[in-house]
Amino acid sequence: MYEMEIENIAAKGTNEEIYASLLQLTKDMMQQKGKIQGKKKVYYISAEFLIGKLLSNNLINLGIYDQVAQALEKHGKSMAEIEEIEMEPSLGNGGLGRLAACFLDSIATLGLPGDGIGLNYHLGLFRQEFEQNLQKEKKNPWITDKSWLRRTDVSYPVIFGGQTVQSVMYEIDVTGYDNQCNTLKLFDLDSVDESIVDENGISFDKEDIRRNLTLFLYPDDSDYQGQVLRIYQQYFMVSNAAQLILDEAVAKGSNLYDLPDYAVIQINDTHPTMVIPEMIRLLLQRDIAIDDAIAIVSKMCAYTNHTILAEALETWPMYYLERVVPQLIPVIKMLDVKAKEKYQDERVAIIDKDNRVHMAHIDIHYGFSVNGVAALHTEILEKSELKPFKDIYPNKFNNKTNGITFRRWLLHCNHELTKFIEKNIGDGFKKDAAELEKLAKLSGDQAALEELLAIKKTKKLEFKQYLHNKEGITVDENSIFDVQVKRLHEYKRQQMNALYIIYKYMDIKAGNKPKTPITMIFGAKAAPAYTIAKDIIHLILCLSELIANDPEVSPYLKVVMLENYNVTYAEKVIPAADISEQISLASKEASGTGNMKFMLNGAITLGTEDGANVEIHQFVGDDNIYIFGESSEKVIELYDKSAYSAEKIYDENPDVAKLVDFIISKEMFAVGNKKSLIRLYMELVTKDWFMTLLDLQDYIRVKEQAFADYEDRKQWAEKMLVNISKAGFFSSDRTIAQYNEDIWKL
Ligand code: 26V
Repeated sequence: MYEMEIENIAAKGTNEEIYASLLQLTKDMMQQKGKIQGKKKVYYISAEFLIGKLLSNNLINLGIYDQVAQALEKHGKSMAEIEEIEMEPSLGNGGLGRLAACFLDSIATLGLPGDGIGLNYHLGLFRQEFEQNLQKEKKNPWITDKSWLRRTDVSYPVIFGGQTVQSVMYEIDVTGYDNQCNTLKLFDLDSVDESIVDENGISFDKEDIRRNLTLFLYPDDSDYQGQVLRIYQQYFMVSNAAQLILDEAVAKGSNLYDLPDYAVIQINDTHPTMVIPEMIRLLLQRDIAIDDAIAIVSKMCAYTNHTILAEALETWPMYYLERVVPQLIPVIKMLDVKAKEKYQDERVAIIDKDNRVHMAHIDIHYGFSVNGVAALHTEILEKSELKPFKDIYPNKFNNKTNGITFRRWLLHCNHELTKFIEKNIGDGFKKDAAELEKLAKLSGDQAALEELLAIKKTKKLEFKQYLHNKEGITVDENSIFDVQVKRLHEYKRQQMNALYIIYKYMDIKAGNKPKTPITMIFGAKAAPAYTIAKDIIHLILCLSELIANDPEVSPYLKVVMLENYNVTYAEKVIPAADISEQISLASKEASGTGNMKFMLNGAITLGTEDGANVEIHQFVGDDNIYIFGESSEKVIELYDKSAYSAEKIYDENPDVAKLVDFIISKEMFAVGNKKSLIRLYMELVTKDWFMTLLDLQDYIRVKEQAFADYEDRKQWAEKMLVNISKAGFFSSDRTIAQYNEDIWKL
């Protein structure tokens, strides 16, 4: 039907023109598909939607990707060069935002009515640049006139203490795979002004709400002004959401008392928590009695916890809220009083002794569902972090192990592997990921295993090209690609990987040359105010420079830190990886989703028994994963008893001390910043909150084993095959089917 049109587009002159026409065609086709209908809808409210570039994915989901790619090829063009024109939306930070994007894809693919609600950050998360081996933060403007955003005339007043602003709603269509569309709704303010941001950086006047409200995602909240701005953003998001949800339900015939038959709200971490008091406030305004309003809203709201890290569990001082959202204060106080009437336990209080408001506690008392994002994570919530709540609400708790959309993380980013799978087991896996299990029949099939290795080589070569074009860095496609890409955080322990590099550097210097050279690839942004995280980036960049300039070591070891790691980069590097680094301190990584993407693309996990690694381990078995380190029980016990001492490990293990000491060696000072390296060294030796030294030696031992095993290419290919064939469980289609079955009931 669209053949002629596609042919005409492919014949156009510039890549920009082709991109613009494909964008328009895709938008038209999505419009024609129409919206997924149903009485009840899920509203997935989230501060982040890390959606990535959309053109290829939409073409795949519309079923015309191959047709477009072939037409372009006929005219000497490639899809890859057209994709380059598209800007990546900068609406997310890490796993939580990418999960929201995968979920939107799966909700639409399963044909469920469900919209995302968030904010239209103009500059989003910062763009990362490296200067003198340090991270620098730059603006990241992504909105152009050729974007997926559609301005609507939906607009709501949002009342802040002291002023009222008028919102505007933008939409991005979300098409299901072979299905109709849902929408991502992003709220914004017309008065927001990008010109108030510093020329070369990301600083701006944090007090001018009308002009700064939707400029940045997570504006630096290391000071009072930054924290208050986050509350402004959160309230703006949920007040718009609540007004929209009420309008849509009423338009469909709701009498407000039956709202839960029309809408269910999934609260993605605590950032959207104020939707609960806001919705209650709006119902009170519509003359609904307080107890009825609370009962109605409680039946509509479900909360997902994404982390047990104390620093990320939001508690706001009451006076912040009094300043930003005075109209919510009576409601929040009422919710607190009612909770205290029932449970006189300080641990479950909404407002604590210090007059701080515990956002998660609002969600748990006044929502009907609380879920963790992997089996171990939910168990830890139930048994320790949220135990007092589990005791009073045993039935609210449930697990929903995360998943990823296979449309983006296989069909789009790895055509070669997709074709291989199709050829061997047909294309049923595209709709039912569990069918990947059928690949097991290829075990022992030499030709198929060799083909798998050849595909990996192709993806490594493609990545090599991409990296070279983008950053001028050359890697060896015949080396082992060992990859750690994720937000930079001490609990994820990029510093432990760096200490391995030091170990390997010294080992090579001592004459032990690896059979196959190793390329260590990192990608990570550090939060601008997170000093130690930036020190870790500095350490990695310094090691990279030191090793590159050492002719004794550089033929065998290379360290690459990708600049401005984002979804687009992930799509290139993950298919090229041999080893997937998932080395968080056990108990701290709620789930991880990168681990699933790597597995699906035939990389072997090197990881701790943490998050979804535990489930990956169960699926693939001991022989097809590299596990090391102390258990989550042990780690939790060490924290409980304050029994961990980095200093003791350092003092008692000269092998460990030697590696840590290298951070402040004269070799390192020659390439790096003394202050930063010493600070990181001191942190590791005297604090080490995330127990790097605890697992370091076991990590080195198991990583060496993995590299040794890599030499047996046939055996390695078997491991790859098992990983791919067992990845089906980690499809977000499965996750979403479970959310719907247990929570949303659409
Ligand atoms: C919290 C904060 C608080 C301070 C300001 C910046 C900031 C940014 C994000 C967050 C929320 C962190 C929660 C999070 O991203 N969790 C991740 O969620 C993934 C999806 O469930 C999961 O796979 C990761 O393990 C988990 O770390």
